Amino acid sequence: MHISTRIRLAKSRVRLSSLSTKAVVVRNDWTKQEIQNIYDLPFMELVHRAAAVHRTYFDPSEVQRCTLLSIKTGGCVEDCKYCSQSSRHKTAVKATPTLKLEEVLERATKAREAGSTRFCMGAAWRDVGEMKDRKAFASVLQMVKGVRSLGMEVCCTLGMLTADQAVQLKEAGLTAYNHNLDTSREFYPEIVTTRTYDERLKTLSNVRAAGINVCSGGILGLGEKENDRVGLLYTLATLESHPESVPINALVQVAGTPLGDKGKENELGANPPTATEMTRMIATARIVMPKTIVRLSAGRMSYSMSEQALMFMAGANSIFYGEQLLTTPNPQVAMDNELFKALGLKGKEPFSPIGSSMTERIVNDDNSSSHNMMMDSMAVRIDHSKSKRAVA
Ligand code: SAM
Ligand code: DTB
Ligand code: SF4
Repeated sequence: MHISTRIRLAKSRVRLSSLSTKAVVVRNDWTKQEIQNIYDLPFMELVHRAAAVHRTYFDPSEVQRCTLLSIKTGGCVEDCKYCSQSSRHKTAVKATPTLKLEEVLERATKAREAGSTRFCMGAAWRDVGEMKDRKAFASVLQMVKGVRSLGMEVCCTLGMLTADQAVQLKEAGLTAYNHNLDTSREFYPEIVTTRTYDERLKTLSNVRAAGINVCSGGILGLGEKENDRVGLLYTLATLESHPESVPINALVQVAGTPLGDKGKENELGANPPTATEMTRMIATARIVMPKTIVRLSAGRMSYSMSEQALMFMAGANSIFYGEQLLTTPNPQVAMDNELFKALGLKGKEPFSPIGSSMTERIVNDDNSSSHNMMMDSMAVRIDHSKSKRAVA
């Protein structure tokens, strides 16, 4: 090795070792009480611990930019109380037909040019359907193939999937499937009555069995209690394999939905979460699912740059990029570019592995006893494994 390369590597080791860290074992045997204890830590302590865990598998300056596109908007038969697209609620959203392949590919190409490395297509469907939606599903498969051929990670959220549909999506090149549990099993029936928590879990297991990465998270601000937030994390963190992605959404109140009334009490006392509440949830997710990409999702319009910085510090490492989510607004691209610049953040390459960027380089580098004590006290077990896993 050339001497200058060796010097550079040695310098970077010193830098990395001061950031420090050892591999954190991924656990699936959390108890609800353990997660509650983490969630209840004093805020500064919680963020500090989450930031330390974050560095074991991720480069803390890397935040993935993803772009969302609603490929079929509105007219949904489900009754999710927060959603602008349910036909049960009178909102400003009009039902529109499925987008054409060309338009989708054009939007994905623009997203890639702007710096997004993941493209997520959403449809307001209860499920993909057996017979009636065959044509629509065939066109989604084409969209998946097309976006994948652009070199982007491709995610879809289309409602419930059968095992066979999941396999077809996998064969078309789907990277990940988004299907949120939204909240705890106990609170779920207050939010959705047209499907069950177990149906949601069944789709997640169909997705997993097909070899597609799982993206599943929730929403804060529905009127849930703190133990419902812990309950959601408990379900996700005790799945056989953790989801590769966990989106944390802040409720975006939509006029006409049962949770949309501003200024007066809506039926569940729903209220968008404060930045501190979002950060607490993100930090807890980061600690209990250390290798998962925690996606700071809907609701960023309500948070300042410094509030979002705190969320990245606590372990969030993805945002939706582009001025529209599915039907609601998202920060201007120029604002997000400024956010990245101010915080020295960089985007994530598509399909890049996690588990190597920090861990491999620093495991065994740091024998500091104060660091070990800190990690021991976190109720996370420590080992020196160098596991590597492709994410997306
Ligand atoms: N119909 C599909 C489904 O429900 O699985 C996919 C689309 S749905 C809009 C995707 C996710 O967006 C929901 O599961 C929910 O977590 C989130 N979401 C929808 N409306 C929201 C809102 N008003 N505020 C925050 N998150 C929202
Ligand atoms: C997720 O958890 N959040 C995104 C994505 N998965 C599909 C959707 C947010 C939707 C926010 C409300 C809207 O724009 O309609
Ligand atoms: Fe339909 Fe999904 Fe909205 Fe529920 S969240 S109403 S399933 S589009």
